[in-house]
Amino acid sequence: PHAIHLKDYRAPDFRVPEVALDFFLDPQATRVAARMRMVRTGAAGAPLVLNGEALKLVSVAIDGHPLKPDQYTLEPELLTIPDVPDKFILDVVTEIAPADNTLLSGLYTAKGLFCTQCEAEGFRRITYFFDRPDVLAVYTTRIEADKKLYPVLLSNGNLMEKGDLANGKHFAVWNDPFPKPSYLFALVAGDLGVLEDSIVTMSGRTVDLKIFVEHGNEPRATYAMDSLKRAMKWDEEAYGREYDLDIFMIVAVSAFNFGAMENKGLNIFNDRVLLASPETATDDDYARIEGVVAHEYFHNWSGDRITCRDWFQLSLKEGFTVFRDQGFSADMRSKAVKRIEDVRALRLRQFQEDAGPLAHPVQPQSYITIDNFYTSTIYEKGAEVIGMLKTLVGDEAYRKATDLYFSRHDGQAATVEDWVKCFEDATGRDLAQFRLWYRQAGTPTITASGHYDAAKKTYALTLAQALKPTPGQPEKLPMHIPVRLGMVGKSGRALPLTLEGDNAPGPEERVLELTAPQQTFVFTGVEEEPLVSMGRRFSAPAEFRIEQSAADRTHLMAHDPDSFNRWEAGQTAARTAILAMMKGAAPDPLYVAAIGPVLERALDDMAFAANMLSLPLESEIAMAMDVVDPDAIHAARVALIRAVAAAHRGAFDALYGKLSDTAAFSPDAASAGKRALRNAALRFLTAADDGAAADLAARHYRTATNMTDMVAGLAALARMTSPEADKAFAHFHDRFAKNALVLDKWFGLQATSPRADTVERVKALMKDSHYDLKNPNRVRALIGAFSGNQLRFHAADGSGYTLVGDVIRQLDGVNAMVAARMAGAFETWRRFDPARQALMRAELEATLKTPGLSSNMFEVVSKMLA
Ligand code: HT7
Ligand code: ZN
Repeated sequence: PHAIHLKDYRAPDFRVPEVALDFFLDPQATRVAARMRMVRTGAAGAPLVLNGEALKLVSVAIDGHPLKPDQYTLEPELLTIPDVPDKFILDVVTEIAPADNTLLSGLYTAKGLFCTQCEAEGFRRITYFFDRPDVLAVYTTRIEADKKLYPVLLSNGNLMEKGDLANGKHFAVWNDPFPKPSYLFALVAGDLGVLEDSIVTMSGRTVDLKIFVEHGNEPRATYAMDSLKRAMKWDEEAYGREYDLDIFMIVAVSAFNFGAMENKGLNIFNDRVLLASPETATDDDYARIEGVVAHEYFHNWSGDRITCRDWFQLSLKEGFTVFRDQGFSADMRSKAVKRIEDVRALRLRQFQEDAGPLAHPVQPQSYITIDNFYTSTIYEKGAEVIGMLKTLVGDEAYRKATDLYFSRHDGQAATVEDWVKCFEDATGRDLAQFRLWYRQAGTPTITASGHYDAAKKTYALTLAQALKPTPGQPEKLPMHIPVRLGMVGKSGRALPLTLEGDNAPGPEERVLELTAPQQTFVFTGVEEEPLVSMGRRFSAPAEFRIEQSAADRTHLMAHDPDSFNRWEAGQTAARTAILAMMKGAAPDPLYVAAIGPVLERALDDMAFAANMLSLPLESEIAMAMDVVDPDAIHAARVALIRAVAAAHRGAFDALYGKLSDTAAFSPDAASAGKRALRNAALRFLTAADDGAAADLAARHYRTATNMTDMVAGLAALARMTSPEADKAFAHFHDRFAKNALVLDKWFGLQATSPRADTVERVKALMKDSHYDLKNPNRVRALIGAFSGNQLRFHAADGSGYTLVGDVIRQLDGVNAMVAARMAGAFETWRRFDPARQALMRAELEATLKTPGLSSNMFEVVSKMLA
């Protein structure tokens, strides 16, 4: 496999203004007749070179004249026609076998449904084409299929024509008037039910909304429909973006490599992020559905109307769209809680990526397989970079810049540079140094130290930034970092931030711009020694470090006016306590006591309180250690939970009782917050993992009236070896045996159990009739969940490593993209003790030696071993 480099980008030699596709659907042998109008834009005489993969070429013709085999060359992934005119019509007929397409890229079948996934390079598995995002064409798609088996025939754009044909067949013709790259092409055919609605846009146009699902699942799509309507309205208000076609469709499919796909006018969704009912979906599922529906819809402007010039610009659409969906969810729910969740996810996945062998910049410079670059860095860090831009320029200027971007680049395949330039042009700011956020990999560390001069009433705050080398980037330059800051007095009041030279008292919060390796900011009129609250709302994807005592932290936990930093102070205090306990300390009494006020105020903001009560995860604690010790982390964390539980038993009991009402289920944020808080209390009330805990957890499970509470009860039982646990798991399995998405929770809860027999149970579950290596959701639910189980995946005997290693090697031959993502489980291997390192290295080496290894797997494993 060879690497592709950004520096080698060349504009295409041809434009393709129009493409007409004719599909004759058959699971084993689908015929695709493609007619493309080609116009030379590059060098005279340049050959026509088209991408193609796993295709049977039936015929090729230019301007109606069939080509003989000596007039073109066919390589496994290229069709080259050396001699072509400057303008011509190319006809290509190919044959494909969708039923055998286990990669789920291109056209494939799933549960009797035909569907496509063309991002990033799936279109080349349908026909020969310039399968690159900077070739934009208007598509007309005709689909012909058996009417009984496939009554619904869908593609992008507007329905132009449909009708019946001989032999029980029928057809439909769709036209998408918006030029688009091939990765946004979509086709669906099957026997589906539909949920219909409509919306009137800001200019008064009516848009039909349709969500297609398996028959019977229509009621489970109502929350997605509601989310879609809210997202459409929000995008009009927040970004001035109106939907452009007369119809917007979503289809839910059961086999999908990712969450969902933003194909123009025809989004395709993994049913996991679309279907919900109180009996089958948790509050987290509802929130995820809302977020993903919005994300895909928002792509209509940030991705479809303005797409990427090449895949090195991927974050242009993904980072921006994540930032947009985060803003939407924050507005729909609690801003503080959403920020906490997003930062938690960023630290867990992106910081981990940045600190390991797969670290890469938001704009990578090279890749072997683009599928491997749909990473947390591209998505979540990309979103953080946009958040920093907004922080630096302010809300109004941000909107001016995005308006400029949408108008200047509408209909284009743009670059990250185009995006930054819009910010410069709209705001007059010089963002030369800021651009480093796109080019440099790694998580900067910002270390603060302060000096209070009581006599002069000044506080000098020195901020220093550092960025460690990452693969291929030994030297780093200082970045432009917004540091949002507040100061809290010992009395608990917020202090004004007046910088030396200001001629009026300053605000209680401000954003400092750190641009040099080290800078000192002097605040005046500081009446008392302050505690610094740094990086409020996580103003940069950085590690903020400041020397503070446990008493300082618990003080901030109680008094910081910024709720994000109150949570942050609690996390830091808990993490510090756990790390100390691993060295033999007792549970920090200050931290344990600080939970008291959290419980007293818990009912004021229940979702926030639930987060305050959630201790750092084992993998979050691991990130603070030079050599990770999974057993010690687990033991110390459990001991701290037990200490908190013992100290506040009465308050947890009271809270649990107070929240146990029987109101009808509603998925809204306030109701979800209440459930989250009650389930947080349950975690502490069952902390002993003894018989009484099992009884309470089992009662919680049995009396649950919704999936959130059922899962909370089961999660508690999953920690215990008890007949109650066995009974509940068997009951759950039988009750939901016909619902694959719910059974995924059953797989996942067992795979994430700290029980000593977890490896054996996962092996047994792999033999369950519902487990299916060909379905990514099933594999992720069991094996993906298991590899996130730090305690058992890293079992000292290596049994967890062997289990996952065996699966990824087998899966590589079925679905290389999903397999390569799963191999990420070994990404942190160098951070463990020598014995575990050797065991993990052995798995990686065995993988690299596997005959017929995919280039996806080769890329991630060879980088991990480098
Ligand atoms: N833009 C979509 C990415 C995606 C994808 C990428 C590679 C292989 C399969 C895939 N399915 C969807 C999803 C999104 O970010 O909205
Ligand atoms: Zn996206």
